[in-house]
Amino acid sequence: MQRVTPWLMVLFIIAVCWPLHVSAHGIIAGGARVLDVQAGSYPLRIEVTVPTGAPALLTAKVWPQRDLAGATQLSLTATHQDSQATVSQQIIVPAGPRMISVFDVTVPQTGVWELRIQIQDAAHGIGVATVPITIYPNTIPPLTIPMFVAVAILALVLFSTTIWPEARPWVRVVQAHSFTASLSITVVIGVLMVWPNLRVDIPTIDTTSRPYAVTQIIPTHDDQRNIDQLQILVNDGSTGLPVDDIMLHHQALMHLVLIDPASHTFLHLHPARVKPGQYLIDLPVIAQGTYDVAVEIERANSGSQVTHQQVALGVATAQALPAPSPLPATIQSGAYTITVQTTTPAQVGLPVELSAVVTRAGQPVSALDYWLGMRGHMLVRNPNGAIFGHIHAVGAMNDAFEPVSVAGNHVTFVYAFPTAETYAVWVQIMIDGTLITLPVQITVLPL
Ligand SMILES: [Cu+2]
Repeated sequence: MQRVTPWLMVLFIIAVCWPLHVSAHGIIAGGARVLDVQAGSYPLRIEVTVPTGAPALLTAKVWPQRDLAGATQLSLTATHQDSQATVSQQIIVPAGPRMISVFDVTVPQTGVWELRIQIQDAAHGIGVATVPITIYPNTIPPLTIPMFVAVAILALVLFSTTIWPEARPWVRVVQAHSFTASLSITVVIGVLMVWPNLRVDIPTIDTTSRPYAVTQIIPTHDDQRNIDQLQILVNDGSTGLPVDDIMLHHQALMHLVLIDPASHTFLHLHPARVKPGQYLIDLPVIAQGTYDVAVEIERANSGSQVTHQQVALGVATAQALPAPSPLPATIQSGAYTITVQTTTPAQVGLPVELSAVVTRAGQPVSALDYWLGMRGHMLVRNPNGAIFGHIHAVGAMNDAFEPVSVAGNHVTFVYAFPTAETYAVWVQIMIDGTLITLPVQITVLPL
């Protein structure tokens, strides 16, 4: 029994200390990220699963969010920033309903890679989106090596006392000290691993905010496809260099909202990153006018930022859209009928509840989809554009790649309008994979 007890102790300590750093490591490095982006005329949902260490398999799922116009070629090319090494794969998707294409490429080295995702069909030409990713090397957690050395010494001491019961006194002293030291180290490191809050947190990342980015919106025209576009340049407010530390937020790198002064036209788009600090988006045909273009981005270690620019856009022949409907509003969109109303009249500074209820052929729809991680988005704008808000539907977030639909036929928003005037409000919901935008107006009463 005397010989067995120390071994049981060693096994116990190893068992207690073994698994935790492994799971923690997996969460920090790698993992899947979902983003929505518009490449050419195709809204795409992309899921990139970034491995840790290399060579390793990098998986990307690409899912056009509208039906394909004819057979379509999808390609993914990954280029290493330093060595310019490339790996690529092409998939031909037959014409028909939207489907998910899965790319698997083996990346040979760690570091920063740029994924170039291209979609090309006969009718709409080429759309491109690039996404920068980082593959971190596999590293051993800093406490692992001292932990294993201490456990090895502990085992050695226990082994020597077991096989050498008649050892000389000085050997006993060495054994006793080694035992005490290695046991102490093992217990301390074990506790640190088991109880992460005890760790001394040495900041290794820059926790200061980055300077604001400066955006510049330039109308362009793709002559080959005869499509108006917006080019968005993002530069650092301090150095003037292109900004390329933009993080995913609300499932996109950049959200662009375009509204005309009378709040009749509303577009919510996700420009594609073309190269560092440069984004591009196709525009639909819109009436001629000066539009307020809002760009929402989030830099690493900083909060989100919204910039505005007035841009002259549109074609003279296009008809202006009608004014948003006053509440309560019943709006027909395809087969769906949506009723938008508030539970109480809106008053300055008081939270008001606004709901959108969806029926089809007189019956409540069974479920609504998540879009950009939420069941609904609401954008509000006052007449002069000084107040511009983006509100999420009440409920939990979910940024899964596959369409998540939640039972029920209504979404609810809560917002306190800050001024007594008539606001334009756009509610955006997704049903059966189709995005529906509901333009309404709310007159806010003084208190
Ligand atoms: Cu968006």
